[in-house]
Parts: sequence; C-alpha cells; structure tokens
Amino acid sequence: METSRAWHCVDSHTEGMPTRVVIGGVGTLPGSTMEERRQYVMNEADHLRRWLMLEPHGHGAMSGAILQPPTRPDCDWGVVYIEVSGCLPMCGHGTIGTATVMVETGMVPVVEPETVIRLDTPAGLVIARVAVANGRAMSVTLENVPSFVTELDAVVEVPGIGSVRYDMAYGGNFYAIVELEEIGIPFGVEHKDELLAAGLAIMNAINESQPPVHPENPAIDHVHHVQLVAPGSTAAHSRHAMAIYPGWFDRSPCGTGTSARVAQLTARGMLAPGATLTNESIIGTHFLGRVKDTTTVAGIDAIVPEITGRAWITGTSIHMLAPDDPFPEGFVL
Ligand code: PYC
Repeated sequence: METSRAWHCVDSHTEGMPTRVVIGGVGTLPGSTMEERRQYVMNEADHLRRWLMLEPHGHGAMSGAILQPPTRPDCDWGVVYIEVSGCLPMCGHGTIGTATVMVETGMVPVVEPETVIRLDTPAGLVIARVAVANGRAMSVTLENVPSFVTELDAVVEVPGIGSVRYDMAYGGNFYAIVELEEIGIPFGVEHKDELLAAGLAIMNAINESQPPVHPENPAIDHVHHVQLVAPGSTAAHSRHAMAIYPGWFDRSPCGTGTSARVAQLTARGMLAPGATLTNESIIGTHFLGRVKDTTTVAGIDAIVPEITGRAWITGTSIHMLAPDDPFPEGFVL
C-alpha cells in the first residue's frame, strides 16, 4: 500500500471516555509554548485533527492527545489535546489516559508506588501522580491548573426553555453549571436527547449574549461545556450530564469539569476545606475532586484542584492516509 501519513497511537479509555494518544509520526509542532502549538494546530493544521478524530478513523465523541517535547524546562512532556470539537486548552480525562499510557508503555522512568509526570499543557503546568503497582497504572491524580468562578447566579434567556440560572467556572475550560431541577428535565441516559438539546441551547445562548473570557488568555473566550447537575446532587456526591459542543456527552466525569465544579462548590461555601467530591458521569463512572491549595488568577480567588481517576489501555494502532483516500479530513454525519 501507499501512504502519505502514518501516525502511531496508543488508545485508552478513562472511565469510559476514549483518549487516542499520538506517540509518533507528528514531529515537533511549531510554537515556543504549548498554547502556541495548540493555536498552530487550530489555525494551520486542523485537517490533521479532523483526520484522526472524525469518521472513519474516529467517531462523534472521539478525543486524543498529541505528545510533544516540552517547551518549558520544568516539564517531562508536552501535550496538545485534540477532539471532535477542536483543541482544548486542557483535558482531564485525556491527561489521565496519557499518563497511564506513558507509564504502561515505559515512556517515562516508572517508579513504584508513585510515578510523577510533569506535563506542559496549553493551559499551564499539570502534574500527574500515577499510583503504580506491578507496572500497572492503578489510578492517576492530577494537580490541575488553577480553577475559579467568574459568575454565580448569572441568568440567560434560552429559546424554548426561558430564563436559565447558571454558575460559570473555569477548570482548564469554561463550564456553565446548571441545576436540572430548575429547567424541568429529568436526569438519566434515557433522557439524553432532551438533555443534549438543552445543553446546546444554553451554550449557544451564553456564547451569543455573555461569553466568558479567561482573564489571562483572551483566546479562551467561549463556553463549549454545560454541566447539567442531577437533582439530589450534593457537595459530597454529584451526578451530571456534560453536554459538549457540537453535540455529545463526556462519558467520563470530566476532569476539567470536575475542577470547575470543585471551584464552584468552594466559592458557594458548600465544599469544606479537605473534603472530597465524588463526581459521577452520565454513564455512572466516577472521579474524585478536592482542593489541594488556594491561589489567585488575575486577582480572582482560585483553587488548585486535585482530580483522581483511572484509565485502561485498549489497543495500539498506526493510522495511515492513502493518497487517494476520499476523506483525508474525515467527515461528520
Ligand atoms: O476530562 O477535562 C476533561 C474533558 C473535557 C472534555 C472531555 N473531557
């Protein structure tokens, strides 16, 4: 066969959500920071993301991470996150998957009982502490980027729903956090179409009228994630459906979303210092979240969250592109 591109990948899932970790074939992307490399992929090489994430190589809820040499001296590896909707500044489930792949394929020196990997991400330094037993990654605890709330009790008018109250929090991406009870939609996989339609409508309405902007990185200027919180959720155990642009749910409990939820519950005085939140996804999988430290971001009170979850390697692959493949940039059905 003839191929014009070949990328070597290790596939994994983190609590049900895939991460295709690209370990070879890309080379070093242009850019002196990982955020510049993210911008490069979005502006100059988006066809590469589309090729690997969309059909027929990927699917409507595909996610991945391109490994890079780090751009900062205090890191072991760099990561550019890719998924069906674009390139995220940070992805928690993707980082747990990436750290698991690094340990279980020997890409980092493995130390038991804990291997520490310092990652250069577009959103900043993320430290992955991997609990290792007999060479297996048993869990990964991320020290994520500072997370903070930008709005509590904001209100947006949503066509077809009416006034919706939400909190806006950043945990590596922006999250609009909405109580499902207040919009009258029941929680559960059997209601997924209704939940997704509501999540996307709320997202569109916020982006059209009052989009969030990161105080230090104006390129992070929209919300693509709506955390629809199930009735009965508490600061100890919260369940949610995470509706994501352009139209899918996170299968995992969402690492950056859990960070945003920990920041929101802390800002509301509901999560006591030292307490742990169990955050549950729409398919019933769990991450643990807690506050590791406090800090500020551009003068805003912020927390440093710690998120714990587990990933499993599902396979390896070399994705190839034949010169006459009719779908060199994938497609969306
Ligand atoms: O785990 O941070 C996360 C994430 C973002 C989008 C999907 N998963």
